[in-house]
Amino acid sequence: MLRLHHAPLACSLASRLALMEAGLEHEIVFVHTTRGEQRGEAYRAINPRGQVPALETPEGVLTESSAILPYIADLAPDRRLMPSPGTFARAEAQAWLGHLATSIHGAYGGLLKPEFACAREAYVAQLAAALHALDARLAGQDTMLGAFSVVDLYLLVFCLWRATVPGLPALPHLDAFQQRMLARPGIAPTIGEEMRLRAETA
Ligand SMILES: N[C@@H](CCC(=O)N[C@@H](CS)C(=O)NCC(=O)O)C(=O)O
Repeated sequence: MLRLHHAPLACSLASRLALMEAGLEHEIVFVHTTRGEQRGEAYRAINPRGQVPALETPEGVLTESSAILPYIADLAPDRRLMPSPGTFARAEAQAWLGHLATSIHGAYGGLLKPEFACAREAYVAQLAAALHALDARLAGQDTMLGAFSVVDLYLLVFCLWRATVPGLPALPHLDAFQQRMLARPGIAPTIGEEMRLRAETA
């Protein structure tokens, strides 16, 4: 059985949606980061870094979205949520996951930290530039890789997070991409549930 430790609307939402899209049997354990549960002894026994996502698998605990998302995709090869291992297309998909995990997540992370408030403008500029490039890519295609993949689910989370950052530019292709993702079965209701949970635990 797969068990995902996940915080509502956190980056781990991509892993939750990937499990759903893969059609794999799984369990979700909510870690309320707004209440500091990720720093408790119980959770640190699962992920000593005190972060979500963490995926319990029959072989051990896997952390890092950029590892968990391809792992989930490979468990359900018929769903084609990642290009086949060993191909150039796979390496390109990994490159996008790495970019989202570092440049995009990193810029959002900097904006959340009060100690980096003095660098706020620089983080907004970094984020805006990176989002602009993604917007341009999506001008000519519906999905990041040309076919739906876990890369799209990961990007969706960072599209949603835009609402928390005043001052970001209008990005029409990312907006349209977000709408397309929300129209996939099950995605909007899951996000709605998470919005309610997040509000309840704020
Ligand atoms: N590099 C990790 C980053 C994970 C991460 O930053 N998770 C955040 C939620 S989006 C978290 O657990 N924050 C709680 C904390 O750091 O205390 C990944 O991509 O999985």
